[in-house]
Amino acid sequence: MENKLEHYDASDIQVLEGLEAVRKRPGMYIGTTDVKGLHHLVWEIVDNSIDEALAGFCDNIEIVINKDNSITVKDNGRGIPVDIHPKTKMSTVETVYTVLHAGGKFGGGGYKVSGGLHGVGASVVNALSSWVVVDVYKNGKIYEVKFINGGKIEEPLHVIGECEEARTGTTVTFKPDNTIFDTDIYDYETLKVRTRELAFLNKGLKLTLRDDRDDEDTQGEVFHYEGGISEYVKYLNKAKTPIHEDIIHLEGEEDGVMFEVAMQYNSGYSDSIYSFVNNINTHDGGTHEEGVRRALTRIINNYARKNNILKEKDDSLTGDDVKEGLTMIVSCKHPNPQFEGQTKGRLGNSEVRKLADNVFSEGFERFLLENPDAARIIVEKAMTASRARVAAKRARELTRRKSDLDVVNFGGKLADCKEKDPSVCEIFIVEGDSAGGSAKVGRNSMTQAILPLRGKILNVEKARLDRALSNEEIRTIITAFGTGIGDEFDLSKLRYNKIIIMTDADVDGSHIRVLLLTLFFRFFRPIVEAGHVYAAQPPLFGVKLGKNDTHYCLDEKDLDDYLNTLTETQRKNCIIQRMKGLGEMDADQLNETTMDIKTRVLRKITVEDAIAADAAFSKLMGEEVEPRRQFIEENATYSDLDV
Ligand code: 1YM
Repeated sequence: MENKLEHYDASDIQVLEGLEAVRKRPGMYIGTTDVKGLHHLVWEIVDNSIDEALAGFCDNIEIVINKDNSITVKDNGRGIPVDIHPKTKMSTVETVYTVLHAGGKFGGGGYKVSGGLHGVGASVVNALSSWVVVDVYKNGKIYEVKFINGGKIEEPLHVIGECEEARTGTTVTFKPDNTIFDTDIYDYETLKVRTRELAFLNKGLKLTLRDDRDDEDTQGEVFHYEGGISEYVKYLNKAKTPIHEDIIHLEGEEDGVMFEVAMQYNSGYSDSIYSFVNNINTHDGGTHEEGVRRALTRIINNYARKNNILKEKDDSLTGDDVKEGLTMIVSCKHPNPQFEGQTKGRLGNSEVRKLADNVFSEGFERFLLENPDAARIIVEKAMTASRARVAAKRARELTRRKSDLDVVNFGGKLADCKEKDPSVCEIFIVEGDSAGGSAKVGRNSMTQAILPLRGKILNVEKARLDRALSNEEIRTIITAFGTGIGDEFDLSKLRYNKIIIMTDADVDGSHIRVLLLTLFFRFFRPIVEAGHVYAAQPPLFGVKLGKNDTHYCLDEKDLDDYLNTLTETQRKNCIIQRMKGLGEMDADQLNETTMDIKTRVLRKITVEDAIAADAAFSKLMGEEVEPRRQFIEENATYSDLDV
């Protein structure tokens, strides 16, 4: 054993074995070792600071990306305890950083449940780092402990200096182990989105994010919202047009469970409802969301009936009617949450349904009484949505009739594939008739279906379902997919495993791609979430080496890299051609570059963060001009929009 570990006894060997287990199977603890896992480490440490804030002892957190891509997290909480822990005979801070499960044992109380790691975060980060330094400010002293190579103590805890008695806090710096992670480069934007979200979800807490990798002397960005989730709603509605002035913000508490909701309606047709438990996004909702939705529907119906806006003979408004154009954040802080479902994205605690219902119905009813103008606008909006829903139902029947597929086929639009097993089938949605024609010839007709689009499809960001259904191109897409739409949507009926958007690599092509993605995101989101949607990547360059030998390159960098692999004589003799649009490729070329599964390059469209994608679509496709101009400026080209 190494010298530095001499002060350890037998039980400490188990400690190291615990961290070794994390290094052997990092996926079990942080999901992945790709760029996502790399960023996950930051949140494991920040979570400890947030817990300290939730316990009422910390109001300031700083996150810094250092020059070497190590991360520093600093808080002004009580400081991790430094006294000797009887069981491990190490200090508590060393225990927290080396013993798996230490957090759960020592943490006690509070709202700790961070993302499923149950407080083992610090030791997991240590296990996956090449070095970690922890400084604790406490008792007028500065304590420090250093770890190396996945959690081995390099310098045991010792005092390195003095500080003012009143100054307390914890500062942790760690460098992810680059033998474990695919990449060691942190992305500022990724950290920023979550830092901002944490600031919205924890009102009053000040979070600062700074990037020290460039030489500029920056102060960093400060995220600090006294209005909490109200300001989150305001932020999400920035590119939309609110239809009433005030953001409705309600909160309540019972038996240590805190419940909070903020909402505002806008003139759009989609809803943006996001819920959180202990700052974790509950993607699949759960009891907190259900309580609010149930109360929202009931209270609006009651109000509409009482005020005779909804007549006796009228059907009641549905949950879908009352959520049109609604932006809402639901946040619950729970000492003992039960996460359910396959991805643990659903809150299961049944007592929360009642709390949410009570808090929301009481507060929302009062809001409607005190704000009759806003109340009328909200109810009218739901009434219009209800009428559109009935119209859409009629229009949808058109897309559902069995014979419809035949009609589509007959019209020569969809060239379907012969195979009926969806798991091997693909559909190419192709820009333009001429590329569509080549694709039909070049495809593998067993498994590849072709749907050519004529012109641009409707921007559904500005249209309701009923109008979308009156659009022929959209109807054809719905029929081809087989899933139905709206409340009839059924993912299991999807007729293709891959939906491949095939558009030109120019501005028009990008625009059509964004229109299609908007359609998929707003009306077929589960298809995107399940990873069925892809963008074909037609090459920008062809390098002709001989008569029948052409090498294709995706972009300039790809071309440079390829040319560098050639010898000088070759390089001299090859002909570089800039590829024109899809429509100008013949069937063989199209097949080789974008369709043949052996040679094509596809880009999978993922929704990493539905909230960010939602905001991006609103900005890009919505009514407001200024946010769109800003978004395009910030994102340079449409094709960079990788949602
Ligand atoms: C930059 C990372 O870890 N802050 C932090 C952690 C703890 C405390 C304060 C803390 C908690 C408690 C009592 C308690 C932790 N303590 C533990 C353990 N920032 C960061 N700030 N005193 C201080 O929960 O009772 C685990 S985390 F286990 F030692 F209590």
